[in-house]
Amino acid sequence: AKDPVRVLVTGAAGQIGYALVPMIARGIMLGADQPVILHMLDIPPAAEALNGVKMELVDAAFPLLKGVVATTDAVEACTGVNVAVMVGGFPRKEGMERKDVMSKNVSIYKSQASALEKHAAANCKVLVVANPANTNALILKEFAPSIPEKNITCLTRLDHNRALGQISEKLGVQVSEVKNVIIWGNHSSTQYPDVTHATVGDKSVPELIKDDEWLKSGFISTVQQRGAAIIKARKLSSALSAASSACDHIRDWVCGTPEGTWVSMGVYSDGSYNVPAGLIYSFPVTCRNGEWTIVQGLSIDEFSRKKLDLTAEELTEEKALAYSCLS
Ligand code: NAX
Repeated sequence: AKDPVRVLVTGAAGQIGYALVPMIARGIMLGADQPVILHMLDIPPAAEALNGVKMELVDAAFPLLKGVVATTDAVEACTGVNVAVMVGGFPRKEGMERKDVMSKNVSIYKSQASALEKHAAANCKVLVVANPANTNALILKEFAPSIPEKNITCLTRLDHNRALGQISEKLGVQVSEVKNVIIWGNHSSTQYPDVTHATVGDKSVPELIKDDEWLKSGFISTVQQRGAAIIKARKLSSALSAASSACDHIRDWVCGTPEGTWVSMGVYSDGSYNVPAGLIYSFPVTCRNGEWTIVQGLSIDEFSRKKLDLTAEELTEEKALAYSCLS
């Protein structure tokens, strides 16, 4: 039998946490033959709720779940973890300035970076979900310099999956038949959902859809605004889809992407596609042997170029704002 993998979920008493931990305990993230030990971190006001989640995990009697650590101590939470899914953060509340929210998250990600750097297992893979996801991941990277930068990513897979879902509904085909959409840039409303290279079977999505107007406006804004649409409908933000996409992200990273298929991940930019180096930016990637590689050589037309640059500009500004919170 395989040794258990230790998976940290921060913000585990929250909505996404509640949807995510049972998925991990069922083997959806790391495979049906991979035992896991869950480490769950939250803050003291949520300690009782966190303990309730732990009780439910015990009650569910998951065969793959070999242990649960539920704590409000970041060091205990980070010790020995192989995978860290960072869902905890400070939400933007009505009337709050952007800078104030950024400042709270910068301080959270700075201190959790140190806890991970000192106490996580070597080669720990990190996925930041909490918003502002790209910039939180960048702060985590800056303050955990001994963790390889390749190991620090943020979630744009939910946006990627939303794009697959929209194309599948538009064409009336199964979502599993749609491949190779791309989310470029920030996990925010400036993200660019790109179907230029997407396919269904051996056909190109733009050719099948034959509706350039929809692809260039309605489709893009639907994907960009989907989070807001879910809040309007549910009075709560996306949780099950976010949790499921976080599992997809880690599974593909660890187990590899299928031949001929890429996925979107927020990763440390090396300057590919003339995106400024040093940002955490969502790119199309393939994964093999536990490592992602940015897909190279895709053609970028003028329309796409503007969109790639716009979301990069936003990330550059966020980075500056985050740094201004440090001083
Ligand atoms: P909730 O408010 O339900 O849960 C957040 C949890 O984090 C709470 O239990 C809170 O006590 C905890 N927390 C706060 N500070 C913490 C700290 N310093 N250490 C550990 N835990 C801490 O939010 P939820 O709906 O679960 O969303 C979580 C985050 O995901 C938010 O930042 C949200 O904006 C972000 N999202 C990101 C998505 C993505 O695709 N990247 C999509 C879904 C989601 O909106």
